[in-house]
Amino acid sequence: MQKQNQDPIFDLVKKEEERQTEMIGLIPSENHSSEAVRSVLSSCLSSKYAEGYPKRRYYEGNQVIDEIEIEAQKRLKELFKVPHVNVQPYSGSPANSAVEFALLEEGDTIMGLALSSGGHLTHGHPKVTFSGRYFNSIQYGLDENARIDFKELRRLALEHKPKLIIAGTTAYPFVLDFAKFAEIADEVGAYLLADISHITGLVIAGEHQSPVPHAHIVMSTTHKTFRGPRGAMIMVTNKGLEKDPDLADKIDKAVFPALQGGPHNENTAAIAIAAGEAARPGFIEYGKQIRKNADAMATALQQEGLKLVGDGTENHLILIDLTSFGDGFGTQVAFAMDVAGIYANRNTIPGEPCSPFYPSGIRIGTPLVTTRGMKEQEMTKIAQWIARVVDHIKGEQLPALKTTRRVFLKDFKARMIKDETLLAIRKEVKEMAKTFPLFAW
Ligand code: DSN
Repeated sequence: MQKQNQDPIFDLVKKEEERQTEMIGLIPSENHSSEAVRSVLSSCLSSKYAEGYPKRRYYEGNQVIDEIEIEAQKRLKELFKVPHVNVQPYSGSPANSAVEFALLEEGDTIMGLALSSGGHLTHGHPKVTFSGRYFNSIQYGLDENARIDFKELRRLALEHKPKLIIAGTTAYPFVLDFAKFAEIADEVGAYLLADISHITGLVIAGEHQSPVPHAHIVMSTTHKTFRGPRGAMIMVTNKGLEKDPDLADKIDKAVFPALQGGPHNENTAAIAIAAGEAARPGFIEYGKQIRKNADAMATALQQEGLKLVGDGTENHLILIDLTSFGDGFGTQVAFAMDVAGIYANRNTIPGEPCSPFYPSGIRIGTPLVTTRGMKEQEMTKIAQWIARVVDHIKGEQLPALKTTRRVFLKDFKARMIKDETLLAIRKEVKEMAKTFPLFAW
């Protein structure tokens, strides 16, 4: 048998662990999970096929797997107060595809928030995605305050009569008014799917309105603020069953056998463990600290002179608007921040003047750093580092001529990876980051 230490892959895993420990992660959709969650992911559960659902499997030997899946469902049903949960989706995109497949026929109309306004690819992004190609996708957007434009959403819903409206975001720093979404969905007779992937932890902690009384279906990934393994869950609410008594069955059949094969049992167990952790008082404290940290970070960034979309945040996420430094500046800032030891992602901002590939914003969030035990004072420090990076590279303007951008960026990156100012910041970042474990709760 190959010894672990003989395979260089293990060296790379170690290297990645060091990278995560020595850097500061601000990607709002990422999180570190507990030792308990991670331990079951490499357990014997991954050796077992369990196509089907508890007590209705297509393979023998699933007595224990059944118990695990039933327990995962039970914990989530209690946590969210819903009558039905499916924990088998492999991740968020397959879960949303399953909901769409369960409810719609090819050509039916769906509505979701446009990607450029902070929506997700699976919410009907045209041409390149399953949801945008197989359905008639109508995308809604934001108003002049960067908030969801409910007036326009209602107008579009009345005009196009969608069968499904999706309320969910990946780059939106404000709370979602699920009651307003429901009002419109009910008015036009549409199903309402709430995709709460980003904010699940905040919902559990009472820091965000719950979609459960309003939506028919609630979907979430399990690895973001929920702090579990990579995976997803689809919940059917009481309101959903009232509208359509077959809804739970339709969802289950769409996940398996329509779109997936055997569930990843190790993930099911890890979701159950994460649900157990989320039911403890410490998790509420965690969700509240995510919010406090986001507010502290937003305030500190603004004090440093950086502009934020919507002037701040109401959740875990902040969008820095860098247009005053030149269109597409998010590309340079994200790279330079990474050199300086802080990783985030470049992102479009509402009304993006450049392009999704060379966007003018940076998306940051506080779930990762909060999991490490960092608090408001560390957020201030991180905001100051970000501002120093931005100030240091200002003037590094992306050429207006598209064909010369690649050459510019190649040269920019080559200079930045040995830039003394950025490397000095990296040293400071490392000193602080090392004092915080990856998982402190
Ligand atoms: N990739 C996730 C995010 O970063 O928000 C959404 O799927």
